[in-house]
Amino acid sequence: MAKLNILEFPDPRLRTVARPVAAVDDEVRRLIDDMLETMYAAPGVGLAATQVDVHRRVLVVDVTQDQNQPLAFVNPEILEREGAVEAEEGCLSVPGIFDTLTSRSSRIVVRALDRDGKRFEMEADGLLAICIQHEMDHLEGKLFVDYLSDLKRTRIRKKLEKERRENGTASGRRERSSVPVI
Ligand code: GNR
Ligand code: NI
Repeated sequence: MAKLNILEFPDPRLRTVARPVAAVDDEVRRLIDDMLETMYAAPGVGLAATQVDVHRRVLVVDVTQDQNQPLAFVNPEILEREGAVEAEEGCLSVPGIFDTLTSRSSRIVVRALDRDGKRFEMEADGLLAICIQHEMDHLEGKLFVDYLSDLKRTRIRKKLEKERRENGTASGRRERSSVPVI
């Protein structure tokens, strides 16, 4: 396994729309394993392939307290959505920034392929539902800051650019405690 580099806002590669996976083969399984290692190390509760500069429709999540129930979704589709929740979100690609979104569905039904290429459906609510919606946005080149005002987004971009200038690097030298985990 390998820990991968996470792209950070406003990197234009985060705007790439990911392409469907044609076949869940060993290369895709390796990507899933590397993404899980990267997500757990961050630490984060989800990661989309887009964030590690692989533009394929793959995402991983684990919202459990013990971080021991990895889920992988290949070519995910939302079949049903209902309700609306307000939730505070963060993103490993927008490190140290948290804001409340009002646009997420409270309950979704997702269909995807698992790491064996087998189709499955899952109903999700709570943080899992929010996280899946957040990761699926990444696959469309969309970030949670896109739901905020232009003014807020500009301020966030300037703050991250300043931090990177002063750190000489991105989130690599950041304290673990400033990374979003609920
Ligand atoms: O680790 C993460 N926490 C989080 C918290 C609230 C809503 C969404 C997330 S996902 C984020 C990891 C990440 O950036 N995934 O793309
Ligand atoms: Ni994210």
